[in-house]
Amino acid sequence: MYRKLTLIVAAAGAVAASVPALAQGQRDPTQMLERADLNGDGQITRAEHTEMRARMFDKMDRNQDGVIDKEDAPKRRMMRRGGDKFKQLAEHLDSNGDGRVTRDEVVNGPNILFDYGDTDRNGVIDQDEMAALREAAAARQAAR
Ligand SMILES: [Ca+2]
Ligand SMILES: [Ca+2]
Ligand SMILES: [Ca+2]
Repeated sequence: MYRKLTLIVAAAGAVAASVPALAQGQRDPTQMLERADLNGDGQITRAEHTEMRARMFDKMDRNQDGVIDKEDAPKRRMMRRGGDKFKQLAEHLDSNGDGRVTRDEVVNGPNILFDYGDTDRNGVIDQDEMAALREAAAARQAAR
C-alpha cells in the first residue's frame, strides 16, 4: 500500500516536471532553472538558460509574430487560470512596460536569476550553486 502510494507520488512528480513552467505557474524559480538543464548533466550553462528562454517564448507566442501581447493570451473562458498566469508572466517579462514582449526582450534581456545563482560568475550554475539557490527558495517559502 505504502509502496504503491510512493510510486504514484513519484509518477505525479515526473509529469509535473515535464509540464512547462508557464502552465504550472511555478513559483519556485529553481525548478525553472532545473528545467533549463537541457543536456541533463546537472549544470546549467548560460547558453542552456538562453535556449530555455527562447523555447518558453516560442510557447507563449501562439500566433508566432515574434511579440507576446494580449493576442497570445489563452482564451479566458477556456482557461481562466491559465490566462491570469499568462498575464503575470507577460508583465514580468515586459521589461520596458509597453505591453508587448519581444523575443529579444526575453532571450537577450537581463538574466537576473542566472546571475544571482551563478555566485562565482563562471557562466555555469553548478550543482553546489543550484543547492544554494534551492535552500534560499525553501527559506523564502518557510518565511511566508
Ligand atoms: Ca547542462
Ligand atoms: Ca504574438
Ligand atoms: Ca558558477
